[in-house]
Amino acid sequence: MEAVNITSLGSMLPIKLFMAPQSISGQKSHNIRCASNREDNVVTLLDYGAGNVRSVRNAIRLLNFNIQDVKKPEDILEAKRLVFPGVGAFAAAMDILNKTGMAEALREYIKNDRPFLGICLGLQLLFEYSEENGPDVGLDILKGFLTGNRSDSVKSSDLAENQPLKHASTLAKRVIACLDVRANNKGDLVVTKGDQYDVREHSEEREVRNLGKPVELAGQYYKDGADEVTFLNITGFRDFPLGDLPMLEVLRRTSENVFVPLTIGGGIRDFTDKDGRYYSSLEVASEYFRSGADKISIGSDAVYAAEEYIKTGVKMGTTSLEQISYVYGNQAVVVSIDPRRVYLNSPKDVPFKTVELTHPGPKGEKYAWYQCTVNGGREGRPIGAYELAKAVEDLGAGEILLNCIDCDGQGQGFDIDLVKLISEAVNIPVIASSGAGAVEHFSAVFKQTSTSAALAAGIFHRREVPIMAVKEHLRIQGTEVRI
Ligand code: 1PR
Repeated sequence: MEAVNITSLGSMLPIKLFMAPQSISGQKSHNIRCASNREDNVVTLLDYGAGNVRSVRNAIRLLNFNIQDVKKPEDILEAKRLVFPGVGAFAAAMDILNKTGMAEALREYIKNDRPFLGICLGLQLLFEYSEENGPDVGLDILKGFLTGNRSDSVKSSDLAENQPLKHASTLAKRVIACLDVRANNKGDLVVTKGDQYDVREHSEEREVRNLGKPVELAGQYYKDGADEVTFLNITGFRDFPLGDLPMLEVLRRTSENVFVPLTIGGGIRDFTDKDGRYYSSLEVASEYFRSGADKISIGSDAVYAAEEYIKTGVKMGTTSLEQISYVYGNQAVVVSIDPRRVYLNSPKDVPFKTVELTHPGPKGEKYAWYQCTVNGGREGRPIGAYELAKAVEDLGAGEILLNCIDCDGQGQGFDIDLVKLISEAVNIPVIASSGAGAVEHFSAVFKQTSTSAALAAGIFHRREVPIMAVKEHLRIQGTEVRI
């Protein structure tokens, strides 16, 4: 059997694929093509309920095709051309396809040599099985199987040689623009920005700082060359995100013009509304994905899940983190950590992982641990950033967004001690966040740590440093970036 590395379109995740020499069951060769007859411009779209298909819809419409959604298996058989986009976990997707009868219809459709475009998971499901988390049986239309852990593979660009590159990466480093969003005193959704998480003006009225409109700013950052855009609904921990329809609308409108991965965080947890209706965190996440998110980010709820996991040593499978990563795949789940530095004279003073500080604390303390917080930094929890990062990796997180309350909005650079600690502790990608004030801060964090990405907010919102200036500087300094 021949091994081929493929990169899944959309998710940029290299997966190793083992194809039999006789690659298609039934010995017939199949054409994958797209017709564009203007008289007959309907594309049938198989949206099986998981993953972000909004970008695919936008692309199809841009090409002047109309979309017909598959509602029942017969719609697949009647399709003139079928697009099957998929982001998510192999096993969960097969589960849905089998239960709805779509699996059988798909086999029939493809075996009849009908025009078909499979994107990402929509292509991978055609094989016999996947070892991603399994083995899990696929549609068994193409002979071969997939292997490779998605989160490992993001960090290790060299899976072909089967070398686990634990703390190294030759992938281009990402520069991410972050928009903290909340309603201001008038009830309008605005992009805001705090100093150490305080987002209010220092005037008597204590207005929420307003740095612009979310959709416009996200569009601008995309044009300016951001590799990803992240929205954090910073009051999501106390509001119900599905009640926050403007936020979903922001996501829908942004995804029409922003063609880099969009992450959304804030308020992803189980919720019972005022009428007693219960919504699972999976439903909340699904709504975000349907509205255009490529990844969701979990803050407070991941802290509670990690605490419980560390206490019991048992993966319950019921936490938001586990459920969402099971259905959508761990590459779609980011955990956002909001740690605060706690200075110490000796590492023996706490049961948490400490660092020896590069710059001693205000009273000359030589050490610190990084205490995790919930509810937008309002409440400290009995867990360190190191312990949390390792626990959430185990529970299915695909990436860590590593903030630092002490550095947020200070413009003095990233907390290198913290970024080093976490990026060396886990195998999943880490995004360094908080404190960027100059291009040199980006090169410093990439040179001194193995972080995969660096995120900034204030310097971009205030137009102090353009995104391209950051990338140009990184390129000159020898850090690989996408320009
Ligand atoms: O707990 O699941 O509801 O998620 C809430 C999310 O909102 C978390 O990701 C949390 O980080 C975020 N959040 C909550 N309150 C605030 C706040 O600022 N008051 N923002 C907040 C976090 C940090 C970064 C910021 C960087 C870079 N903000 O988003 O963009 O620090 O800033 P800089 O470049 O200007 O220094 P849940």
